[in-house]
Amino acid sequence: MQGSTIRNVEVLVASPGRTFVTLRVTTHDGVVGLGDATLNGRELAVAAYLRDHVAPMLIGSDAHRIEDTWQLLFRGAYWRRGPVTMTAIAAIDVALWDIKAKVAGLPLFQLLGGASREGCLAYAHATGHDVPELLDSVRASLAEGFRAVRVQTAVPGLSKVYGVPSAPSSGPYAYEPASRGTLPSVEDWDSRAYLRHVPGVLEQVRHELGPELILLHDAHHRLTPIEAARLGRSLEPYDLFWLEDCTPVDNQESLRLVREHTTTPLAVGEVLSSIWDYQTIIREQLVDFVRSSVVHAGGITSLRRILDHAGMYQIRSGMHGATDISPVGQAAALHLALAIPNFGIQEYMKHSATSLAAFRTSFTFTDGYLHPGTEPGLGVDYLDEVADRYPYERAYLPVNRLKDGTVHDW
Ligand code: KDG
Ligand code: MG
Repeated sequence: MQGSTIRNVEVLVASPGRTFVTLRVTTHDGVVGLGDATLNGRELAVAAYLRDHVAPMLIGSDAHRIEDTWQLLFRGAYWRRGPVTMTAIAAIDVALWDIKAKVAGLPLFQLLGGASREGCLAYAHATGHDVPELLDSVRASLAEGFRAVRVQTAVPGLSKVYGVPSAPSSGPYAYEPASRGTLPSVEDWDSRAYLRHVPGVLEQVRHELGPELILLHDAHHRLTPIEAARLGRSLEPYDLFWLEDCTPVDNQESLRLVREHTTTPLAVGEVLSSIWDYQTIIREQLVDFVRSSVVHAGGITSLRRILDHAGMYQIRSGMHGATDISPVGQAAALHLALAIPNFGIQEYMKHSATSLAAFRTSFTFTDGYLHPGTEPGLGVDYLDEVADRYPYERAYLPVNRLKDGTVHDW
């Protein structure tokens, strides 16, 4: 299969609307595969990893040997795991799957076992400084066809909270946490103020919008396990689809304590990058949803393995789909989501028009459901002529400090 050997590996860094790192692999036959290598706020580390260390190893190798390449990059690096390494491996993995599916003339989901459903239930982001603004934001998502909505709210006394734009939002997608500039922005945090405020907001949203609506909430890693347990318990009457990242997930065992106290379903994992990071969580069934994206957890090859393992314990997928997952990463998620048996829900934070001008996508959103489309491969093209007009601009995720100046989890 001389024609399928890898001729070129390019790392494309551009900021059309926001920064994306895109990997492009080209075979001798001219087949092009794309992978998303975007690690929000640390983009250039992955770009250098790919360009300086990975690309030279791949020139001349067989693009069809996806598993072997994955093992080579994971085991062969000696230094394993971690978001930079796993994002780099993911980009290669997805690009090779894109190539394989294009050579087969099939949409990628067909190579993953074919469709297990007609479409993938998606959830939108709704946000508000107060309850009326939040309700308007939820209603705007419903008007677009969403059946599931994540609700985030400002907290009295805090100047800026994750998931809520600093200025009144101009729509459900106005919020983007990474800010351009030479330094990260600093936000403030107070867990007691948050815990006092959030249950009342959820109560009003549920009361106003009725029992059918699928509601989610992201606590974004800020609470201690016992605070998280208290929040989960206090939200039980409002029937959340999930409470996300209720406590930092570095200590997998801390979720035991949360689980003992609440029946609110839990989701974790957008910051996790390997199956080992899930070992205790999955085996002890400490969560209900796996949040890893294809992009940050080593690609389709390894996320599928994590999700198969999760499926043994009735844990389902809820892949991360914020705007720092590029259209390439979103498409990869949708092909996997359509095929796996234990799909749960898919996050869908829409990209800006500028971003979508640089990536031609073919996935669709209809009546609340996403579908990856039926074009061969991932169904995404990268338009250099557009992306090249937006050179890289540094952007950071914010940091959090408590009132006394202590750095807190963001
Ligand atoms: O890069 C970080 C964001 O993707 C993250 O903060 C978004 O928590 C997030 C979510 O649930 O989408
Ligand atoms: Mg999150």
